[in-house]
Amino acid sequence: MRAYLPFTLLPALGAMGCIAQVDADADGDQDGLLASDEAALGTDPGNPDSDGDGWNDGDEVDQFTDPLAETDHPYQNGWKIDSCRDDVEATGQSEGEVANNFEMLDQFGETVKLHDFCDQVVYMVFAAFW
Ligand SMILES: [Ca+2]
Ligand SMILES: [Ca+2]
Ligand SMILES: [Ca+2]
Ligand SMILES: [Ca+2]
Repeated sequence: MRAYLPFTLLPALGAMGCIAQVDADADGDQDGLLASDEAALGTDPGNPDSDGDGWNDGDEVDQFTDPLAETDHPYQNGWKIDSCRDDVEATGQSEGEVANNFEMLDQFGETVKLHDFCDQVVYMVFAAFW
């Protein structure tokens, strides 16, 4: 013997949340990247911080750092990293040339890299004490 639900009951079940659609391209780990984005990047769709550096995958992509490299992440103190950071090539140390991508400590003690600010004017003050 078969039992049939009255057709008027089906919409009611949906309204109660008994019928749910699953979005295969959802942002399941809530890191700001859809599953398709994570597949393209190679990040883990079940882990918001694929490389374990303390920054979630979406924030790293938004700030042009590598979500798969633990040593590459946004600056703690909010320095804006430019998208051209990986395209800059040093040409020399003379006036008009592009300097090497040297690193320095900022006033907060964090190491910053010159080429991360490739689309900004950078004013540097050097000093040496003996
Ligand atoms: Ca995600
Ligand atoms: Ca992720
Ligand atoms: Ca990360
Ligand atoms: Ca990273």
